[in-house]
Amino acid sequence: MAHELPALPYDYAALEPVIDVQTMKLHHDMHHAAYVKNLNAALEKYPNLQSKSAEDLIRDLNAVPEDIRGAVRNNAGGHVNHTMFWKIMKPKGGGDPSGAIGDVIKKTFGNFKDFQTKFNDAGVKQFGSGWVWLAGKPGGEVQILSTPNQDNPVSQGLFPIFGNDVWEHAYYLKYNNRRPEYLAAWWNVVNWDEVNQRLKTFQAQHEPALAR
Ligand code: MN3
Repeated sequence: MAHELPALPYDYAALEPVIDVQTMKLHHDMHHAAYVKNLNAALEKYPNLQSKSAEDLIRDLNAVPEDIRGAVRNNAGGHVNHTMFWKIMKPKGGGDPSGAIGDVIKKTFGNFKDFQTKFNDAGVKQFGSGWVWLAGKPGGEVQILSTPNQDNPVSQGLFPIFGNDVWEHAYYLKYNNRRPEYLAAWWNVVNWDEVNQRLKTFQAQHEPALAR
């Protein structure tokens, strides 16, 4: 079963003015589509890997044959990252984080503002292309980190609760080189309901008692 490009859960203009139509079209229809196409191409001569989910592939990259490991790292990573990215955004999103994610942020970072400042700062400081994340640690705590290229925290044994894309293709048409402005505006489209779903999955794996 070949990997497939998921449809956007809203139309291209839905995240205006934070993310412009043209950026959405290019980002989803060209960039994400290319990761899917390149992933399928890389797996062509390894039928036994074709039934693995993209997430399972990047969870254990050492299990991937060396001749396609780089391609899988970049393209399964790109596929997993963007599949999450479309879902954790929504029109009229943003606001203060509700529910369990609000509690986790408060407990770990003191308040939402300080968390945003640290998250945005990590995104600004990621040199070149990459992502900034809130990720769950094996012990159940959370941390902010950035990763280069399409690397996903899952390859480091962490759980990606949510992340923002800081590749120039995510913001350059509208924000040009002003990455901090994009990072600041992005909070207005965050889908906290979806983030809470992901947090729940993480907590069910790592803190069974709290998830009940
Ligand atoms: Mn991208």
